[in-house]
Amino acid sequence: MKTRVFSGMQPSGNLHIGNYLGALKNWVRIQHDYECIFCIVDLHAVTLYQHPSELRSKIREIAALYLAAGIDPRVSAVMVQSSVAAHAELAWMLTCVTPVGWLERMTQYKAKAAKQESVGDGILQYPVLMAADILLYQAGIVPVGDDQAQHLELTRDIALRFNSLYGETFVVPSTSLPTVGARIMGLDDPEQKMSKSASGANHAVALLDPPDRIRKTIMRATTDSQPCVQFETAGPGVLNLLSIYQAFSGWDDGQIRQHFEGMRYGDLKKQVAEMVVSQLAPFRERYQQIVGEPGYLDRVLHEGAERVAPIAQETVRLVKERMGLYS
Ligand code: ATP
Ligand code: LTN
Repeated sequence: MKTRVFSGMQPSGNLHIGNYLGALKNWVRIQHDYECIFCIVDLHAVTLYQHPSELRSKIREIAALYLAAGIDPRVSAVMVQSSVAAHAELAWMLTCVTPVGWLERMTQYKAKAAKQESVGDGILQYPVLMAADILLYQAGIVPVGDDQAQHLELTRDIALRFNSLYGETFVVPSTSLPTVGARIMGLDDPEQKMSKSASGANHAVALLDPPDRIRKTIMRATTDSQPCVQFETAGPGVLNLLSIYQAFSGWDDGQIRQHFEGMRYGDLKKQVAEMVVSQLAPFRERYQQIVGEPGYLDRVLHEGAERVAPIAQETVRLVKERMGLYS
C-alpha cells in the first residue's frame, strides 16, 4: 500500500509564492508517488475572526488554486476540513492527552497571542487540531514549509504519547520540507517570513497577481547597501531573491552562483521578476477555467470528502475502542 500524505492550507488571505514554493509545489511533485489528501483547513482559519461570506468564497478560491497549481483531483483527494466532522471529534480526544505546557511553548502561539488582548482558546488548541488532521488519516508524510516544523514535532509527540498510553494506534508522521524555498521571506522585510496575514503592499507576490503587480513588488524588494551580488557577503534580502529564483528555476547552487555573481541588483530583480511572471502565468489561466466551469469545484470537494470519510471513520472507531469510549 502507498504511504499516505496529508497537508493543508488555511483559507485566510491570498496564497503567495511562499505557500507555493514551501508546500504546494511539493504536493504537485509527489502526488503520483503517494496516496495524497490535500485539505482546505477552514476550522483552523476561524481561530481568528473571518468574515463569513469572505471565508465561504476563500475556501473555494484556495481549492481552485490547488487545482490551478497542478493538483489532479482524479489522483489526490481535495477536501474541506469542516466537511468531515471526525477532524473535530479526534481533536477532542487528542486534547485530552496533550499537556498545556506543550502548547504554550509553540512559537506561533506565542507570536499570535502577543498580538491579541484576549487570546481565544482556539489559538492555543490550533496544533492539536492540526495533529488530528494528520493522525486521522494515518499519514506517514506531511509536506509543509519550515514554519510548520515545530507543529509537526508536536504531532509526533502527541501520537507517541497516545500510543504509549493506549497501545499502538497512530502512524507517527515525518515532515517533508523542500530543499530550496522552505522559508521565503517578506519582500519588504527579509527578516520576516512571507505571510498571508501580513499587511504591507509590497510584502508578498500572490499567486493570482497580474504581471505588472508582480514586477512592481519585486523591483521594490528590500536588498542591502551593496550595488551587486556577492555570495560571500549577501544580506537576507538578496539571498531571498536568489532562493525565489532557484526554487522556481530548479537550478542547482553552482548554476545560481555562476549566473548571478557580480550582477547588479537592478538586473537581479528584473530576472527574478520575469521568472516569477512566467511561472505564474499558467496559474491565472487555469484558475479562470476552473472557476468558470459551473458545479465543477463543488463536485471535486464533495467527492474528496466522500473518498476520505471512510478512512476517518475507521480511525475514530479504533481510537474509541482503544480509549474505552462508547460505540
Ligand atoms: P498566515 O499568515 O495566515 O499564517 P501563511 O502564509 O503562514 O498564513 P499557511 O496557511 O499558514 O500560510 O501555510 C500554508 C503552507 O504554506 C504551510 O505548509 C506553510 O509552512 C507554508 N508557508 C507559509 N508561509 C511560507 C513561507 N514564507 N515560505 C515557505 N513556506 C511557507
Ligand atoms: N497549520 C498549517 C495548516 C495545517 C496543516 C494541517 C498543514 C492545518 N492542518 C495538517 C499540514 C498538515 C499552516 O500552514 N498554518
